[in-house]
Amino acid sequence: MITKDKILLEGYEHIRYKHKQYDEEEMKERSKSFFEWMDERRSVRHFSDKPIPIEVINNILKTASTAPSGAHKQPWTFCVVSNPEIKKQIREAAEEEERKTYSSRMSDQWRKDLAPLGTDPNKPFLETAPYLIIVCKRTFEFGENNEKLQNYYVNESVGLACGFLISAIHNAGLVTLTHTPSPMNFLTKILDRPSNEKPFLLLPIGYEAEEVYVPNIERKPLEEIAVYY
Ligand code: IYR
Repeated sequence: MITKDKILLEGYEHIRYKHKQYDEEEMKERSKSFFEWMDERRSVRHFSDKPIPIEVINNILKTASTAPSGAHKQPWTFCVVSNPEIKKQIREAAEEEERKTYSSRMSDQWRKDLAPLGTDPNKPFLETAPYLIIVCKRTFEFGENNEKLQNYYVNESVGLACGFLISAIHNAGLVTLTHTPSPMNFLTKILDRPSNEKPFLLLPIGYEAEEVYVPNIERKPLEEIAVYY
């Protein structure tokens, strides 16, 4: 909780912060139930076209923007696309890149690794989902005299914001997937983004389609993901 108590540290105002704490039993229960809830999240590739209130999208984006970032520069821009004509342009350009990726850019091993996930160059969700969020990383900022101002740890920061974004989507009862058409410069063009921004990740947001199946894959157990010293 942010309080109203203020002090000056090296000339900069700081406000007293008191985070909510729980007793050990409650902590165990909360961390377990949060894990179980997050463990229910799956990448979904089939969407309903049922509309979603823009207020929900805006709350999700504000949540993403609570992520920590290098020197608090918040080096991200979220492009929200609901216009059917723009979604169609994005789908056509993405599928064109994806056809090349699947047919010649990917190694045989890569294709084999993707086979259980059932992905292919067709991306109908780019038109079906009511919203597409294109997360752009801001590689630098423009100063008052158009000079370049540095951002820091841009990939790490934007990656963290995407993690928060995906969690917020799940929390709202909606679904997404991380779509990574490569190269992504067609998005810079279609969305007319400035030269300091580069598309980082594309996330469709919506309700899942009527009857959806996801790959029957498992998450690694704790013993495989953690080492203790
Ligand atoms: N960019 C393609 C292919 C793809 C690559 C990986 I690695 C995946 O985990 C899933 C898909 C696509 O978005 O379909």
